[in-house]
Amino acid sequence: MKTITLWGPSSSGKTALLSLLYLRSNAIDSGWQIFPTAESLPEIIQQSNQISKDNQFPLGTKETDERDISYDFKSVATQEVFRLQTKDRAGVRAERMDGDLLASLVKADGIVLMIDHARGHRETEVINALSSIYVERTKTNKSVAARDPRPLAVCLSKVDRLIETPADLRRIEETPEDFVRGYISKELQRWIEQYHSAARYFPVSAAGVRLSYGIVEKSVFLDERLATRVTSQGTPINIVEPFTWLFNRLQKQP
Ligand SMILES: Nc1nc2c(ncn2[C@@H]2O[C@H](COP(=O)(O)OP(=O)(O)OP(=O)(O)O)[C@@H](O)[C@H]2O)c(=O)[nH]1
Ligand SMILES: [Mg+2]
Repeated sequence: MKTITLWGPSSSGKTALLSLLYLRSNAIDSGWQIFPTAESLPEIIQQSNQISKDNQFPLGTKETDERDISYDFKSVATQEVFRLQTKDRAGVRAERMDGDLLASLVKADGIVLMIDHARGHRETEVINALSSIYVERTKTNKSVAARDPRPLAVCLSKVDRLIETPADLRRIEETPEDFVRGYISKELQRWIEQYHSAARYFPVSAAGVRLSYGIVEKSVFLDERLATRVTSQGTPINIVEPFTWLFNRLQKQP
């Protein structure tokens, strides 16, 4: 089975996206059916209950509750099944990029990378991670002077924070790649262009926003204790598309 791996620095929004994928993906007509794997189901249900019942984002992944969350995507047209897997490492550990995680990224048929625009300083960490993947892959495959041909979906997470007007939302819909490029450094873009031959940029928001009578309504707010809360009113943005783009590409290859 072809597999893709999701990775992003600590707090980039991986767990929130994976929970919302369970809660909301059935409302999106993508040509794909999405199923949590049996092993991941208890964790996913617990995290999504926290969102749907308590309006709370799941907590940052701790070293004690690391689990590899995975989903199976089944193409309605061809019935082919692909797997999305994560090494949902606690942020602290992910920064060190342990061997298991690196091996999974090197072996995967495609990669989904999550970047939080508000944490720009973490781009160094992202470049270091991509560099480790490149080095390890070159060693394993003994390839030289070749870009990594595997599809790479670069997701700018939490874009609901960047949407103030209906025009912002339109920009995300009409020119998604330009939108993302506007928020990530030239250095990271150059790295991606130099070492990856099939990258695409996606603006993503697990929480989403709601457009009501021409006004953008936020679905993420701070409660009286200044904790971040999320309502179920927003329409998530591109929570399925990065994955289906990857799987569609992998489907075309023998
Ligand atoms: N506004 C907004 N905030 C979000 C969204 N997704 C996540 N967040 C915020 O970002 C925080 C971190 O998100 P997580 O999903 O826990 O991030 P993670 O990548 O799993 O982090 P680690 O488990 O520490 O690696 C959440 O607690 C929310 O406060 C989103 O779509 N919109
Ligand atoms: Mg997490």
